[in-house]
Amino acid sequence: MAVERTLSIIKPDAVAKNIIGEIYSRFERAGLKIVAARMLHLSREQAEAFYAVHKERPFFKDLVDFMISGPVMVQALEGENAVARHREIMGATDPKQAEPGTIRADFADSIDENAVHGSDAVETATQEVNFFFGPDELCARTR
Ligand code: IDP
Repeated sequence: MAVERTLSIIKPDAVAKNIIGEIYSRFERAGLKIVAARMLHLSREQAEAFYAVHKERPFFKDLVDFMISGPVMVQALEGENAVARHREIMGATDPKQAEPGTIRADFADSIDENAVHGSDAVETATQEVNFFFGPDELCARTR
């Protein structure tokens, strides 16, 4: 299996619930290593650019409004099969459909406020990691 990197965002609802550490523990238990991390409050322009693929969808404005409603925690995660592994522990987009024990089943209130983002494919993961982090911000996890 290939070592991959993926982008994670802990969304404003989960930051407000003060469960960053709880979510980080789940990454670590799943064998995912944090190789870069930053807390920031997205601008409208940043949120619109990040979710540009959804700009024609009816939920786009609500999604952007939600993503800029408070600070987010953004991290690049590294590990074997990281993109799919991360999606697995996040659970389905709609928390009502998410498997018990996943982050969204345990912490998300609705499809609109669903606690976390994770890249959906290796190609988009690279683009999304590069959206937030420069090469000198990504740390090799070796000693
Ligand atoms: P993902 O976050 O599970 O990858 P996407 O389809 O990429 O899901 O959608 C991005 C985000 O847009 C979702 O996490 C969710 O917050 C929101 N979203 C997606 N579909 C809907 C919908 O049908 N209604 C409201 N919000 C939605």
